[in-house]
Amino acid sequence: MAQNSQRYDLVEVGRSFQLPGQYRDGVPYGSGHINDTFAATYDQGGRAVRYIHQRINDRIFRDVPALMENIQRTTAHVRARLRAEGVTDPRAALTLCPAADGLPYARDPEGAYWRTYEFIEGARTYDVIETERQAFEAARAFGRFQDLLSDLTGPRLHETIPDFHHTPRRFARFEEVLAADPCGRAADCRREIDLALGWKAEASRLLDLCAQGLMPERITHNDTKLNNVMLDDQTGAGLCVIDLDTVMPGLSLYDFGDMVRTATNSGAEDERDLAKVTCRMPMFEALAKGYLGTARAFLTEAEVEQLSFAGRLLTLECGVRFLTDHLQGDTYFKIHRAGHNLDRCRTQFKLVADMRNLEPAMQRVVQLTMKEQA
Ligand code: ADP
Ligand code: GN1
Ligand code: MG
Repeated sequence: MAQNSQRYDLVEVGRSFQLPGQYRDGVPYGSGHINDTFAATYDQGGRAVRYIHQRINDRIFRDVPALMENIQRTTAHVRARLRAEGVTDPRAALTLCPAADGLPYARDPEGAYWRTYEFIEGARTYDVIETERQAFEAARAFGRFQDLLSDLTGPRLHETIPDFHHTPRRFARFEEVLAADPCGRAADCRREIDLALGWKAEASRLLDLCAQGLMPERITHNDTKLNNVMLDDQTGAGLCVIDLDTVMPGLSLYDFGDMVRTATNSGAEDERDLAKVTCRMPMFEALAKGYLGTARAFLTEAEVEQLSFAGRLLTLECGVRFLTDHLQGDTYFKIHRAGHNLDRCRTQFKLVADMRNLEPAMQRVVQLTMKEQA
């Protein structure tokens, strides 16, 4: 399950892209749960230049050419909008390197799909957010990303994973796996199962508002965990939104909610000591300020109203997904130890419980921020 650069011939991968220079080395990179990511260094006339090679998980993304078309379209659009606004830093948007045949991906002899990005230097991602400024900058960047894509023309983007944030369907799948209990694990996670079932009634709230026409479909990122945005090492500013596999039609609150899920957590997503896992209100405040700063101009009243709920929903959904994966034998998220997905589920459910208590406080923060920014 774990990334293993030995498993892949990165020299050959590099050759299948139009990259100048000589391959020097490649190392597994980042802590994503889905793709296999490598940072590779090339010698370009004595200068060391890095690229990101990524093996795309095609068990999860079933139509990689369609996914890559989404990424091509959205990165080109973001780049054009930024250029029009006078942003010249090439690191402000992901840049795909074309394969030898000009396509945005290449296939290796086993048929696996690879893509290559220019490496964004002088910036980094954070698994656990350390300061309120980081939360603010990340939220600004994701809000701006939604804004930049709001005028994308042409056909609807492909749904790279259908029903990705359809929480009721995530629950339905959970109950299906629970009933089958294929690995006999249900008995050992009765507490988590009961918690999930007890919270099920909340799962459809945003979709119901959408069905009533109160919440519009937009182009959203859908995977806004805080290690999917790069912050500039020098200035600390949100520099570039990455991990664009799930950019597709969605609700704005999926993005805000997943930021709340990840940035307010005082511990790691897989922390075993739940005393270390609490929802940090100052981080919520920073997220609300950052996100509303770039998104309030286009948000509807109902969207603003549900900002205080979105985090809880996305945290619940993610916890249910981890629990489902634990019950089905860890087939979706990469795991690095036995029980890893159950540990992840437990942190999420601890946060959900905290967020339930904090909803009135979150609502006050949103209202105050709206007033301040009016
Ligand atoms: P996953 O879908 O597995 O999460 P990501 O696209 O998020 O994969 O990549 C994993 C990690 O690799 C990121 O969290 C980030 O730290 C790093 N990364 C990805 N793309 C770049 C890039 N273009 N430049 C620098 N680092 C990158
Ligand atoms: C996955 O790809 P990554 O690691 O950024 C997952 C998200 C989950 C997240 C939980 C395509 O994100 O939906 O919220 O793990 N991505 C996909 O950490 O399923
Ligand atoms: Mg990622």
